[in-house]
Amino acid sequence: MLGLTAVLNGDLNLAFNSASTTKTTFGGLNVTPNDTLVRFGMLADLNFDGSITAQDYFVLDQAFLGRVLTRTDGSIVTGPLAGDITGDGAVNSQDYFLIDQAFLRQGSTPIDAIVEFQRAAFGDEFVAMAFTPQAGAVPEPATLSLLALGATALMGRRRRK
Ligand SMILES: [Ca+2]
Repeated sequence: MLGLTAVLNGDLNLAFNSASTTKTTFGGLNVTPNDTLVRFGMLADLNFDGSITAQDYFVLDQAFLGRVLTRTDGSIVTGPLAGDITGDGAVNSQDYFLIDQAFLRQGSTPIDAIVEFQRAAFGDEFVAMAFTPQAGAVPEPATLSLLALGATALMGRRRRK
């Protein structure tokens, strides 16, 4: 679920109906709305805040429902902020699969090699930001598995009656 995400910085405010999602700094550098931000990290983290939240789902949902983002110069936003996380030109179940997988896996221990790659490429601050789960925001994957097992057991019991 890791990969490259590239967005036009100014598109962030547009996509999130926000006045503060567009970055002023990125990776320790000052950036303007006209800069393209490229990050290797968790796919589907569309606002680059290090976690998959309702805000990221909001952008995908809006795109799926047909929202078209038009910049002030009349051009149309394409790519991740238009809900096309997979880059195949459409907003569909594959994009939802990616964001769901990212949502379910965040908070688990990242693969060391990937962390070290990112540390070498982008520095300690980036790694800390990218892999710090928000406390209490997400159910643990282990808990979800137990819930799923419980549901399966209940279904099995009902069928036997
Ligand atoms: Ca996010």
